[in-house]
Amino acid sequence: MAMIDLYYWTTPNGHKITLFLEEAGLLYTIHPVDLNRGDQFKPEFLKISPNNRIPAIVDHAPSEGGAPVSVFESGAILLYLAEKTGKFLPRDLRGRIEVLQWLFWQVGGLGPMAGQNHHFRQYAREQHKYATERYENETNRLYAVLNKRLGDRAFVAGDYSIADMAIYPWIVPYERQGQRLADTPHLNRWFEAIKARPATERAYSRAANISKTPLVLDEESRKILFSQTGAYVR
Ligand SMILES: N[C@@H](CCC(=O)N[C@@H](CS)C(=O)NCC(=O)O)C(=O)O
Repeated sequence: MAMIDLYYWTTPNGHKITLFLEEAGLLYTIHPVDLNRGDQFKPEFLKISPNNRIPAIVDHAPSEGGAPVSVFESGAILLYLAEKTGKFLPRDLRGRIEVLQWLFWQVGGLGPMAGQNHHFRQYAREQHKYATERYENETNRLYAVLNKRLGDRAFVAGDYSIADMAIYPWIVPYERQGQRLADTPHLNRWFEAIKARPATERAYSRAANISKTPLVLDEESRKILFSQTGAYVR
């Protein structure tokens, strides 16, 4: 049995975890959670991911021993795996907090803003000029912050880390976010360097074997994905 069960779909938050697992060389099994068909609401998935979102993991060999440990939220999973393996997160106080700041910058900033950007540019049926501009501008600002940060260093914080792994999958769809990497040369250089890593290639080829199109957007999937209210939480 693989050490880690990964509950996953082929979206940016899912890629973060395959990037880590491929880099660290941990044995893992992917359990696809087809978001288009409502697998995120299956009771067995909700037991480990109560927010009905991917990714989530179950670790069958926790470092302290004992019962398997489940973790949801991509940032928490990356932190858990980094602490488990001692990889991609420095141990010293200063190095560690540098990485954590940028990890939280991604989960609290770039992820939600680029996510809304995707929603209003690609998925909303009607045009919403105000919302589209708002999220495109905010994505643009965040890209500029990242570009500046990368102006004098190879990676976001020290060596390649869980912060880079959290950010990279949200830059991959830059065109669909209305962004141009030609405008941010340091970000562009970082992006190409991560793209060329063998572990990145392996992670994305695993995704391609599961689904070429993360969201299919037919009537059924639109209803599942875009009409969720508190009534879905049982
Ligand atoms: N803050 C969460 C966000 C997770 C998230 O939004 N996952 C999306 C896919 S990228 C999802 O599962 N969506 C399912 C749905 O909307 O029903 C994390 O970082 O893990």
